[in-house]
Amino acid sequence: MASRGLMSLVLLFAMVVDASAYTFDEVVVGYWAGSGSNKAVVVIDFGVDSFTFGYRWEGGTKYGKDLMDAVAAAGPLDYTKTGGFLNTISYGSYSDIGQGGWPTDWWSYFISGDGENWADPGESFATMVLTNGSWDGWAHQTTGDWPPVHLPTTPVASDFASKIISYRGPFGSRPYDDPNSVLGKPTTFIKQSATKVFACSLVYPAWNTAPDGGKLIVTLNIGAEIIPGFDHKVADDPGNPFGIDFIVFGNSGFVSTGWVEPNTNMDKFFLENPTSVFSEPVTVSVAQDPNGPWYTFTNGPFADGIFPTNAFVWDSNRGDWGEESNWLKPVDSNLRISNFNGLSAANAIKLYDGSAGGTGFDLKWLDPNDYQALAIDPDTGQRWIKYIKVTSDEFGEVDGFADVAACGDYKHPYPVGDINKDCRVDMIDFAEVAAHWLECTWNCK
Ligand SMILES: [Ca+2]
Ligand SMILES: [Ca+2]
Ligand SMILES: [Ca+2]
Ligand SMILES: [Ca+2]
Repeated sequence: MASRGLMSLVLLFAMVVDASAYTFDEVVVGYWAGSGSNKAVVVIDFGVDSFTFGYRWEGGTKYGKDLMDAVAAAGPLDYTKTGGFLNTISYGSYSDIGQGGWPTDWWSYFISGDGENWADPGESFATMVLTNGSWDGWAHQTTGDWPPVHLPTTPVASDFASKIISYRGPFGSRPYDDPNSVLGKPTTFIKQSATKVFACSLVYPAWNTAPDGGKLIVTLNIGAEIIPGFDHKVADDPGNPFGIDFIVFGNSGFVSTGWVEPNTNMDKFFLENPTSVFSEPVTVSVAQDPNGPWYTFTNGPFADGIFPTNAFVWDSNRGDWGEESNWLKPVDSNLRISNFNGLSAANAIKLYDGSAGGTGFDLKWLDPNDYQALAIDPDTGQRWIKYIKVTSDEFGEVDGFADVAACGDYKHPYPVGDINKDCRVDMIDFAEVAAHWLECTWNCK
């Protein structure tokens, strides 16, 4: 019989695993101010754009105002105040926002424990005490409503390229003409015609439009170039599967023996033997700064080639598409096209082992001098890039860019107590502690 205590523990657990709650690791932090073991962040929401800044401190009582003062002193965010009231905030292209005052141009103050659920603190930021892990928030208001209708929105880091830094045509004709097609998650469904919608698969690559008419991919005509950026550092993380650090998705496809229809059974549909991949090489370069220097994967790999995108796993029991593939997991880079000769599409998808495909890139595949030239992140000890440049001499397509996920990366930090660093605390960790119980190497007595 479940006791009341157990029930509340279960409820607490349910709250903790609420997917909408955030950790500081999931957030794009503009910059950190201060130093010490305690951390708090502030979310500044201008309405269209939202930014987060961090504050570290060691001892003593700190208030929301200390956080703002430290952040303002450490970087480009600035604010003005009168006593306990914040008047205006400036950052980047946002200048003196709040100058007009209530009711159409003012800021309201919020606090949160998880970056998602915000509350009115009932006091000024000058007297609101910070705690380790706490969130402050400021949301710009354009109405006089009370309580304020606009709550802060936390900018969560995207696993996909999130903005276009620059581009230069010529691109393909409509709908292959929009460089913004490379942002966010790659293609899942394709509208072939008014009555036919296909799952994007390794035998039915992205083309035409999404079911809602949205553009899916862009064609790089000769001379064209697109530079997208991630909102965080993409690391040469030793935990990445096969060492692959990022994935570029195009619209290549395996050559098969027939025509695909929306209801084709992938267990009964076969790749040619020998098979090949319809590809149009896209050259990939990387940089830490949007202005370069650029480092090119001169000898490949080239995107819009292996491995063709496969958006869903195949469920042979149901004879239908199953759950969505993992866009952040690369295909085994040891696989060759010949490994797919004559396979059923279902078995080809099995070789992907849950990956959504795409061309994987390991920063270690750069020229050794270029690899060495990439600065190391002092927080992680890892080399990284943030911007990617794509060009093609063969009218190649680009659909999207993904940061490979790994245990121990910025979004999946090791939990406290995870002795063997597999990102879960379980009996293996407990056994490790038990095996060394009461061992001591200093001041043991
Ligand atoms: Ca790597
Ligand atoms: Ca293509
Ligand atoms: Ca796309
Ligand atoms: Ca563990």
